[in-house]
Amino acid sequence: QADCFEQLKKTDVVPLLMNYLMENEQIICADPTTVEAKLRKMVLGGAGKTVVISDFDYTLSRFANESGERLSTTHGVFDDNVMRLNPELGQKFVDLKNKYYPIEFCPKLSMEEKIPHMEKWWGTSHSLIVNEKFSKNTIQDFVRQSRIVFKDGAEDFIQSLDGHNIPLVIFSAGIGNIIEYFLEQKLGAIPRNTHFISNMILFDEDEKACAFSEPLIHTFCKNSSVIQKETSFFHEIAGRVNVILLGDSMGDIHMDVGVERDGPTLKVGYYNGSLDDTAALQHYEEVYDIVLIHDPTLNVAQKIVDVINSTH
Ligand code: MG7
Ligand code: MG
Repeated sequence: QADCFEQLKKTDVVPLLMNYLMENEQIICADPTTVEAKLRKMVLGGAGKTVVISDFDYTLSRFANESGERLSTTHGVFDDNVMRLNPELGQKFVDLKNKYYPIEFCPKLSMEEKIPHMEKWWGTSHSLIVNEKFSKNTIQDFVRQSRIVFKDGAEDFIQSLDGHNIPLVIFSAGIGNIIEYFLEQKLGAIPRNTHFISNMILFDEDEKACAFSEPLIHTFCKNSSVIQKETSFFHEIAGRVNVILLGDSMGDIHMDVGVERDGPTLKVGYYNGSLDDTAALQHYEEVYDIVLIHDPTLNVAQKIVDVINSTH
C-alpha cells in the first residue's frame, strides 16, 4: 500500500503536463488517455529507464526562419556552399533536389514506389560528394557557413539529457558528419550521451571524402534494418525500456523498432506542412501521440524530460 501511495505521488506531475498539452492550440493530442498512461510509466521508470531517439533535420533543427524562409538540411549544406564555389556542380545538387523532393512527399505514391527513387537520390548525391573528394576541413567550413539552425532550446535539451545520463540517439537519413561538426561548433564538443545512426562520410588518409558508410539510410528505411547490433552504444541503451521519439516525417515513426523491450514509446511529431492539408495533418495525429504544429522550439520535449527527472 505504501508502494502504491509512493507511485501516486511520483506521478502527480503528469496531470499538470497533460493540462499544458491540452490547453495549447498548437499541440494536438488525439488520444490523451494513452499519452497520460505512457507518461505515468515513463515517470515511474525515471531517467535510468529512458532513451531519446531523435531525427535531426527539421526536428532538432529548425524548418524555417522568422520570415518563413526554409532553412537547410544536412544534405542541403552541399547545395548552398557548392553553388557558391562551383556553380556547375552546385546546380547538379539542386537539380537532384528539385527532381526527387516532390517524389519523397508525393501523396499519390506508395512507400514501395518511392524507395527506388530515394536510393537513386541519395546514391547520386553521395557519389557527387565522393567524386569531388571534399576535405574534412572544407566540409567543416561548409557547416560553419550553412543555414542549419538549432530549434530554440535544443542546446539546453541535449545538455540536460547528458546531465541526467539519458542517452540521445540521433537517427538521421541525413549526413552524420555534418551533424557532428554542427554539434561541435555549437556545443564545443559532442556530449557523452549522444550517439549517431546515420550516413557517415568516410575519409582517406589525407582526410578527403572517399566513400559513405553502409547500409545507406534514406527516409524510408529508418528502422532496425539499418541498425548494426554491434554498435558501441548498444549496451548503453539495452535496459532503457521507455522511449521518447522525436521526428518530423512519416519515415521517423519506426525509429524505435529494433530495441527489444516492452516499455512505451511516446512519439512526438513536428508538423511542418500546410494547415490546409487536413489529410496530412490527420495522418500525423494518427501516428504521433503528440503533434506540434509549426513549433520552432524544443519546449514540449524538454517538459517531458523535466517531468521524468523531477521525481528522482
Ligand atoms: N535530402 C536527401 N538528400 C538530399 C540532397 O542531396 N540535397 C538536399 N538538399 N536534401 C536532401 O534528413 C533527410 C532529408 O534530407 C533530404 C539525398 C530529404 O528531403 C530527406 O527527407
Ligand atoms: Mg527530419
